[in-house]
Amino acid sequence: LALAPVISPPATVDGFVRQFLQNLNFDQGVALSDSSSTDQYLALAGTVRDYLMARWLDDQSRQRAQQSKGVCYLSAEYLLGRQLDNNLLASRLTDIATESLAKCGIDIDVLRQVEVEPGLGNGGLGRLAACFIDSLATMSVPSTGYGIRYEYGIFRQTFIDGQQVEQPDAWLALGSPWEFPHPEAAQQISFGGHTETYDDEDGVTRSRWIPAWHVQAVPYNYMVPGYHNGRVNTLRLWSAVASDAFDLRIFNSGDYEEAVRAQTFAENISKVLYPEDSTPQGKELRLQQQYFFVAASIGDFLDNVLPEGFDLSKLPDRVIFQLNDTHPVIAVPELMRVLVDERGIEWDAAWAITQQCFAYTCHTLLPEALEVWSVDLLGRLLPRHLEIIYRINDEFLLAVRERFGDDELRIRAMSIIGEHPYRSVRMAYLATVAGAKVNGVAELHSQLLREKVLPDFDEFFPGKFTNVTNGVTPRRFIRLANPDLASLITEALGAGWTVDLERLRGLEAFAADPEFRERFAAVKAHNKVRLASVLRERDGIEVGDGHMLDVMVKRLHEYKRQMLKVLHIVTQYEQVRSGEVAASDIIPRTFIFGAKAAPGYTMAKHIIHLVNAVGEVVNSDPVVEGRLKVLFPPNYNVTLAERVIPAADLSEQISLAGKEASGTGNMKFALNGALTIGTDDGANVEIRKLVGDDNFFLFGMSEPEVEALWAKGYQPTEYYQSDERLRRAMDLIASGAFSGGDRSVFEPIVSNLLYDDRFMVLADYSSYIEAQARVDEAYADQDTWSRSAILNIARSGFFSSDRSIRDYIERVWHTPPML
Ligand code: 26Y
Repeated sequence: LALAPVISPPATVDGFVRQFLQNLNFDQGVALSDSSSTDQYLALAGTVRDYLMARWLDDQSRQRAQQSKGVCYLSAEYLLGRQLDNNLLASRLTDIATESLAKCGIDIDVLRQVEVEPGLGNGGLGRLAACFIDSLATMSVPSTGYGIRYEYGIFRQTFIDGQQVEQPDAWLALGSPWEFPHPEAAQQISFGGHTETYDDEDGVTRSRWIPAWHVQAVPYNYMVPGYHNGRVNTLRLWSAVASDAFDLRIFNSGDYEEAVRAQTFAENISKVLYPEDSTPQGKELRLQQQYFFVAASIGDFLDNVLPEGFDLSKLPDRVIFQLNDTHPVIAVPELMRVLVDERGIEWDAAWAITQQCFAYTCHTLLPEALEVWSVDLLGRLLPRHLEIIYRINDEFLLAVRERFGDDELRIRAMSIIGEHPYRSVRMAYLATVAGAKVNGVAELHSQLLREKVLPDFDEFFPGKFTNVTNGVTPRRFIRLANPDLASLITEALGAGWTVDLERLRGLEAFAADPEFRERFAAVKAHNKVRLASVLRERDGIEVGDGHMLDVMVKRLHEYKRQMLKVLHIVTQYEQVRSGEVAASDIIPRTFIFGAKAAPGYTMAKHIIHLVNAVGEVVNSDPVVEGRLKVLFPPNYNVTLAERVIPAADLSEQISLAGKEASGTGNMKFALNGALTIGTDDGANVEIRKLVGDDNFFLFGMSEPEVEALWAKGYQPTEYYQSDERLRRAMDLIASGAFSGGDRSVFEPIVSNLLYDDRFMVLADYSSYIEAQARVDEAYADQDTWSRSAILNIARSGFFSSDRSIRDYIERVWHTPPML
């Protein structure tokens, strides 16, 4: 009986209908005639799950049996997007499900809209993790994603009077059909307390941790189906629950309020995703989250994946823990603690194991984005881990001295412990010292990481640094998001491209075919219609008819330079208003923004306000009617991205050179046939090299030019004074033209640009405006534009996340495929 196979429902319309009705009746507890759309959606999700179950269970036992090396991807964020369509696509059930529901009198499109996307991430880093687990499953790599099941994901953004207001994201409210809780597999996670020394049986003095409080980490499993390969991997997200013992003791003492308080305290750990990206705040709860999920993940791997009695000196043959930025880096001292304190392994042997079991991906270059934890806080929350970090650092610095001599400046620069402005642990340094490999996320970024951020480490650890350029999954971002383009490609090239994206090269030949170009243009036009109807329904806003769609969607950050885009819009508007340019000479454009600002990031919030204010004035001014529109749909998320990107003509990738580590939106746009206007930054560099200069609008300073201008002394006012168009645009904003005459509203933006301008918006302005003129000129010839767009698609196959994963396997993980 133990060997009884799990029976999948038959993959036929009859089989599907039966399974669906069974779920509706027996799991949801409603009759079809009484069921709500939510009931139907939940039953549909349950049905899809049922079809995936046999493969999932099979893969779990296979991975256990194979006992080969696997990847544990440790990430504090997974920005998954909706699950239903992806899981239908992966399991070839889309048509069957559509037909089956129709038989039940249900429009599947209505049910699609019911799903609330799990927004368990902030932006690029979280979405990258989601693309990677899709590719890992599709490429049959034995792997598990580990993270946190936040009860509230990234906030829902609304605008009130043009200003961002955050609403809680209660994504679990209507039920969560894709997850499987396993309370019986909970891990106990400890915090606080102190350490003490003791003599073990051999008379060796050792240290041990006497923690003060504990929390239960309950795993929730999610299926991660590979595309058409029958694989189903696991994403395991941890949820915090008050530990019973702790709770009961207080409860029995009669102090009910205290018991509830303790419970709330514990459960706060997985309550909410921090909506900050790029600038970390030293919040204790964030460190609790980080330790909580990595300690649970390591415990889970050692207890449940490894066989009993496993020889831990062989651990590197069984696992590589990939650290998605510094957020999970506390895993390093945790593994050391488990090996040394709990499993009795000698320090040196444990360190040798640990150094082979981790690899670290860095996602930034901004110095202020590199995480540090104050020694004070770390010592209070994780005293044993702090001791371990100190010992790692002592031994590391000893080795540095041996190699470089007593160069105190260098020693101080390389120390994992920083002293200013307060004593703190530099998590990126810890990750670099511990990691077998360290990678950046695009060529330029990896080069700058080695040369500018960690040069001493590169010298000390030859061969440790490498590059893996990011990628995106073609399943979600072409097949699901752009079904018409997908059909056109399949018709031209056959079906294999979805898992072998370099095949898109075959489209180069079609770019020369006028009929194909026309069909491509028709697909683009249709995608614009689809987007228009989404924006109308969702937000009551109208895309300009026949307009070029010029799109900038990404988190709001000064380095990404949404302000440059605003200045371009204001310049065009001002030129018409002042009579310098006739409205009829303007190529009609709709500018679309999508961006969330971190709630505490004041300047970013001012910029959101300004975009909305400019939109309000421009959209209601008859002078530019039918020519310029500015739209800012609130709450940009994965679901909206899937509609916006396929409709875009122009992709805005305009960060200051040297600041955007990679970008991944840039890849999604190119793969959907938008042309990029961009700086030589992040993966833009690689996109431009591949698609060719004729099919990319390059502007702005290069990274060395940026450096040179800083060195010489950057004076933004000089640009303001010498460029009349810029001056007029800035003056219009400063005059209160977009704030009902109130000059104070946008004054912080204006004076920041004039007197500080850390990201050199004014320095790149004229180059940007000229590049936009080239865009207008090119767009006037629609047929040539389509040709360029098709060449963008044809030459962007490199940006599949399947290729990224292949690079990780070859350069970092060295894992075999699953049998
Ligand atoms: C520590 C905490 C405040 C924090 C939280 C989230 C710090 C950083 C982040 C997220 C960073 C992020 O999303 N980085 C982006 O990663 C993408 C994937 O590699 C890159 O494409 C993108 O350039 C980079 O900004």
